[in-house]
Amino acid sequence: MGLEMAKPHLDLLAVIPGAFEGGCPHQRSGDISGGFVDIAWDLAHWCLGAASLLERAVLAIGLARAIENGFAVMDPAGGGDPVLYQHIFWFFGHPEVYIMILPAFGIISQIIPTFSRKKLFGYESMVFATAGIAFLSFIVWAHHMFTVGMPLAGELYFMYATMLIAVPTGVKVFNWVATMWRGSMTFETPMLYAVAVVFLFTIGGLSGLMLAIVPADFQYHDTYFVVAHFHYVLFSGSVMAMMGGVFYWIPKWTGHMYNEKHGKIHFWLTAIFFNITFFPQHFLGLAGMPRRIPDYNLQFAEFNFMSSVGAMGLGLTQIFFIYIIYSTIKGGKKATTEVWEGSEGLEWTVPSPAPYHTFETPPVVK
Ligand code: HEM
Ligand code: HEM
Ligand SMILES: [Cu+2]
Repeated sequence: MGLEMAKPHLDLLAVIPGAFEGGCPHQRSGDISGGFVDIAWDLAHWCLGAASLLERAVLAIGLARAIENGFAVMDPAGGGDPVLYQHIFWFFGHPEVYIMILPAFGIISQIIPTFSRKKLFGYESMVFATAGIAFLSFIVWAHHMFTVGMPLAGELYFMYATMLIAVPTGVKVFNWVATMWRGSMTFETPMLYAVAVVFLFTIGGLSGLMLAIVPADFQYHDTYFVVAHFHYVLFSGSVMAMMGGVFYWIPKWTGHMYNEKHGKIHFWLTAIFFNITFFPQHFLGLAGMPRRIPDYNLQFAEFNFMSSVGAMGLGLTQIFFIYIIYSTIKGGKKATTEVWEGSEGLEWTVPSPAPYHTFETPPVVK
């Protein structure tokens, strides 16, 4: 099977989240080249594996740079074409955004089951949705260049292909919500982050869909609406998932519990200031304020003022984040082996922090 062939390769990558998860490089056990597709493999690892495949696209842009010097791909004077260069750039650039979001999806898929005290709903559909997103990410790049004057067939193709991504993304959001459904949920800081990511990322997904509609994008392109879109997916998607991941694993990393009250304060300040900063940018964009400008028309002043106030608050709040990490490393309640009541997976079966020679004999996973 194709998945089986990819597995040893993906396993190499497991080292990255492994180091991340407190010195427990392989959450799965046994022979790496085992005889069947080990679907029980940790979802965070699947997501990182998929992300690494996307990284290959970076090669494309590197190549373009090299050719640019030699054969003037960009420069019309040398027979080049700037639009061709944009195609090559976004062939890398779009898969790149999934490199940032797929590991975040993996983190959320670990946190939600723990604090819902239920197994992740639809594990296999999650893996296939990840693979689907990874595949589709390679065939939608020109949605960043609807206004360059592509043939109509191209505009239509990239519009529909982009809208297709909403399907596997919707599967993931549905599964997260279904995991929480009727679970016995508690809202420690990591869970607050996870729920916020599901909610706020979805707002970013919806503005993404708006941008995918060609005639609408003619209006929105190069405005602050785009800036609002990508901060909802990047900040309240990737960055807030990473913050949730830090609170989730820091007891395992350091052997100390963080201060729960501090964690909650950090969460609420981040979530509120984030929305004050970026929500008004939707309105600025719809009203026509261009991105990447040093100054703007007076009519945009109020929303920009709100946004600036939010940005300062958001920035200052992160100094508190650094303080929480520092004080957790230095001291705090001793973390137990399981850390969380509902935690499942091998890293939660060894002491916190994980000892050297984590497993001297490979553990049995049922
Ligand atoms: C949920 C599905 C998504 C859809 C349908 C979507 C659609 C789009 C479209 C059509 C644009 C181009 C807008 C324009 O320039 O006129 C865009 C821009 C962008 N998107 Fe998304 N997007 C989605 C998810 C994401 C995710 C998950 C990320 C990152 C984690 C992301 C990051 C970005 C960035 C950074 C840009 C702006 C690039 C730039 O011009 O500087 N998007 N998106
Ligand atoms: C306190 C947090 C943040 C604030 C206040 C902020 C603010 C901004 C603003 C105002 C712009 C638009 C600049 C312009 O068009 O003139 C921008 C651009 C951008 N931001 Fe952020 N941002 C923050 C965090 C982030 C994070 C965490 C990421 C990525 C993970 C990110 C990625 C980007 C990207 C890709 C652009 C586009 C740059 C370009 O137009 O070339 N931002 N940011
Ligand atoms: Cu894109």
